[in-house]
Parts: sequence; C-alpha cells; structure tokens
Amino acid sequence: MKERLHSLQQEAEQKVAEAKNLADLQQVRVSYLGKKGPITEVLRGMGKLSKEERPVIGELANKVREAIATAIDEKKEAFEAAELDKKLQTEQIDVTLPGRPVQVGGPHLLTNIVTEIEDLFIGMGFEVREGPEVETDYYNFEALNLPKDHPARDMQDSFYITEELLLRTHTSPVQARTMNEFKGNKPVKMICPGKVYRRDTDDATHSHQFTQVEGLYVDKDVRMSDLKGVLNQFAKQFFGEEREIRLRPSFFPFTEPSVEMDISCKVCHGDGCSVCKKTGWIEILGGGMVHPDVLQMAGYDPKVYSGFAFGMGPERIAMLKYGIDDIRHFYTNDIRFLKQYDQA
Ligand code: 2U9
Repeated sequence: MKERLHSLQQEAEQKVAEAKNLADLQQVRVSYLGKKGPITEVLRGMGKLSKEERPVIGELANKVREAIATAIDEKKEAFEAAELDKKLQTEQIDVTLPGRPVQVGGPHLLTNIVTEIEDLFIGMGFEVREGPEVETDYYNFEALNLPKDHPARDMQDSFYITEELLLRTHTSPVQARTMNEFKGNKPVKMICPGKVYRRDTDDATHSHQFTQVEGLYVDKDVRMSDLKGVLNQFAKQFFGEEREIRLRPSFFPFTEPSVEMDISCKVCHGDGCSVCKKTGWIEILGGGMVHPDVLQMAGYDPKVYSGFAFGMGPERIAMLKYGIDDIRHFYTNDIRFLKQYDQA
C-alpha cells in the first residue's frame, strides 16, 4: 500500500511537470484527487487494513494528497504568473507618448456679438434684462400697440401655442413687462437680448428663429437727440470711429416718430459699391420715440414721461461685420464655420 501511494505521488508529480496549460492541470487534479481517483480509493479501502496499519497508511495518504495538491497549485500559480507577464508585455503602455488633444469648445459667434453689444450699452448706463420666450398675446402684441386686427398678429406669421400664448416674435415684451413692474414712477434704462421666433421659410436672409437686442430708455425729458447720441456712440464703438450714421424716417407701431439707422459703408466710404448696393449706406437698426399709447398702457403718463426704443438683429450685425453671406450658417453648426470666430 505504501509503495502504491509513493508511486501515485511520483506519477502525479510527473504529470504536473508535463502539464502544458491550466486545462492539463485540471485533468491531473480530477484524475488523482477526484472522488473516483486512486487516493480516494485507497482511503475507502482503509477498513480492510489492520488496526496498526490504518493510521500509518491514513497519514501517508493524506500527505500524498497534500503533496499532489501543492504541486498542482504551484504549477497553476506559475502558469498564471506567466500569463500575466505575457499580458503586461503585450499591453504595455508607453507613458511618454503625447496625449490626444482635447477638443475645447468656445462661445458661439452670436454669443460673442451679443456680449459685445451688452458691454457697450452697460457702459452707457443700461441694465440687461431677460424675459420669457413663451409670451402672452397681451405682452407680445396688445401692450405694444399691435391691436387685434394688426397683420403682424396673423397666425401665419407667428408660432401660436394656444389662442393666448405664442413664441415671442420680438424681445419688446420684456420692455413692456419691465415698465409694468416699475409701476410708471421710475425711469427705465435697459436692453434685452434674446431669441425670437417667426413663421418664416428659412433662406439666406431669413430664419424662423433669430436673436434680437432691443433697448429702451424712459424718463422725464428723453428726446430724439438722446436716441441719436446713444446710437452714434454704439455705432462708432462697435464698427469703428470713422463710421458715420444717418437716421431715415420709418414706421413701427410701437414708436412715433420712427427711424431706421444706417452706417456709412466701410468698403467705399460712401461712394457706393456692391456691399452697400451703390448707396454708400448700410441699414443696421430701427428705433424711435416710444408711442404715447405704449407708455400709457404700461402705466407711464405720456405727459410726464417720454422715451426712446431701438432694436437690432445680431445676426445681421455679425453678417455685416464679418462678411457672412447666409444666416443659416449661425444655426447649422458646421464646426469649420464656427472655428473661424472662436476667440478661446
Ligand atoms: C417698447 C417700446 C418700443 C423696439 C423697436 C425696432 C424699432 C426695430 C427690428 C430691427 C431688426 C427688429 O431685429 S430686428 O428684426 N427692430 O426696428 N424695435 S423700435 O421698440 C420698442 C420696444 C418695446 C415697450
């Protein structure tokens, strides 16, 4: 029995030494240490042994089993270590390689234009205020002297949500709301930048969604000359000291009198070229004196208070400043277009 156990140990150790992989090792474990293996068989046959032999053989069988198990475990560890080594070799990371550049975003061209406009007006004492993009019919139209039968209120021109709610078609309701909030007894000096929506078919010069910056100054004794002074200052700071402005009569329902402002063409300096369509002037914004009915509706007594208002489209201003020929470039987000104006 002793010899049988010793030769089993030798045999098993030989098989372990010959094992080429983990599967071979498992095979050795099953055939020598498994329930149907020779060691178990020896232990089962212990009953047939004499009293004296039993503990001796039992101890030896346990030792042999442990020796085989240890041999298998050691070989298994060696296989695993070799496997890990191989992995570390093949998956080695070269920490000296330069990293992939991280794509850093920057503010959109329109954001930069609006910020620049805001800074100029803040410098002239205007406050920046914002309001809701979903507006009531009252603040979007009624309070701005656009009565129920006005053509601008046509369902075809605006995005109505319900009979009473729509996507604002201009930022003017923010001014109307501010005047209401100030209850007709303190001056308003504000600009409101923001998104506006109109039911238009998109093309090179039209977009169903665009941005506006509008301004309002209401106080005692505000005159047209104040409007001209503020807009002249803005035009020179934004477009360049050499630019001249001119005001032409116009019409808006919320201002009376109303004007449109042109700046002199920087390409031909007023001589006439293709940029200014041979006029020497380029239209950049509209404005006027706030209509007395608009003041009245917002709670300001038109006999005591007067005001000027103006509005401009940052897309148009950016197009003029950078020679951009299609308004859709602002909204299609072609990274090659946007990168040209990335100041980050
Ligand atoms: C109140 C009173 C008056 C805002 C004004 C304009 C003239 C104007 C357009 C220019 C191009 C909008 O971006 S655009 O499409 N705007 O010409 N906007 S006066 O007048 C107001 C606003 C609010 C309470």
